[in-house]
Amino acid sequence: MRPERGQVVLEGLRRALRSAVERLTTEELTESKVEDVLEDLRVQLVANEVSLEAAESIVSALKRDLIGRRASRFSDKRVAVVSALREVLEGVLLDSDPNLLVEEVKAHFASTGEPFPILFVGPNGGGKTTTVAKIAYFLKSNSVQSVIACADTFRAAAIEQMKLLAERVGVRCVSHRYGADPAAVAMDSIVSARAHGLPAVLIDTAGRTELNRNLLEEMRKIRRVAQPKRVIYVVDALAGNVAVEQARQFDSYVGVDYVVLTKLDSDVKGGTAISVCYAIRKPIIFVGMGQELSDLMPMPKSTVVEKLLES
Ligand SMILES: Nc1nc2c(ncn2[C@@H]2O[C@H](COP(=O)(O)OP(=O)(O)O)[C@@H](O)[C@H]2O)c(=O)[nH]1
Ligand SMILES: [Mg+2]
Repeated sequence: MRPERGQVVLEGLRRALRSAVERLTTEELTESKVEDVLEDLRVQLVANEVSLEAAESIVSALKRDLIGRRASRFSDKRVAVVSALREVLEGVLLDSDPNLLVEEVKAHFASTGEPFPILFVGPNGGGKTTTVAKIAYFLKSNSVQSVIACADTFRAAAIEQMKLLAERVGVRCVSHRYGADPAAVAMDSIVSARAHGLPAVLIDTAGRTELNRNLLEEMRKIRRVAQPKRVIYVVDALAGNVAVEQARQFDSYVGVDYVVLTKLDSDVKGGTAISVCYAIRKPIIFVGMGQELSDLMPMPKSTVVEKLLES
């Protein structure tokens, strides 16, 4: 992570939490003061794009924990407060390791000789096409070659965009004409991967500005036909609460295994990560930190928690 970007990432959330820790540590705490601080924290979390339900869950878990710890007379208040907060954040966030995905693809290919299809879904402009290319690049640098399926046959220029990116990564790319059946493109890419003995198939799909049933049905059909081993939901960190409802819909219609949170480099708030994890209980496997192929970072839970709690 580039240092100047590291400063911005999750900054809004970090400030909100730091301010709560300061107050809980330095003020003489009566029950009603604790309530006040936690209510302010709830408001601050929501202002930084944490969904109301996730904010409420965090605040009430923290309250339970703080009350419990106060009773056990911790001598160092700061340690007690920070460790309560750490526990709560660790309960909301989920861990995932991109290297496990690499291992999974390799193991599947080695044992079956079949390619491992990964389906990318998400709203329009969320960063799917860019993320497909970044993940092809990531896999390639881990000795896993992919075929990309241009299964966004809906949006003008989507095929050209995907082809250019695939060329930059140096991977094969299968496309049909605009308006063609996306499921057929996905199948053709799997056939191509099989023919060339390539282990991964990355399926780029269309989004819509407004989520509608047609799109979700289209994704379902691709899923039925291509039988992806993993489905990755790609969402823009700046989408905030809108992302939560969409994540739920994609998860219930198509099923989601992992989340990629894009444009974290330009998100000063940071709450979307928490909201999406909380809503669908699926881990963020990567975050997008820019437009270059290498601007894709893992996001281990421990790093996020440390970042949020650093003072
Ligand atoms: N700053 C930044 N821009 C991104 C990131 N990921 C994607 N983008 C940009 O967001 C825009 C939409 O991305 P695209 O992949 O076309 O989205 P799609 O409609 O979901 O396929 C493009 O201009 C991308 O370059 C990211 O992590 N950071
Ligand atoms: Mg696209």
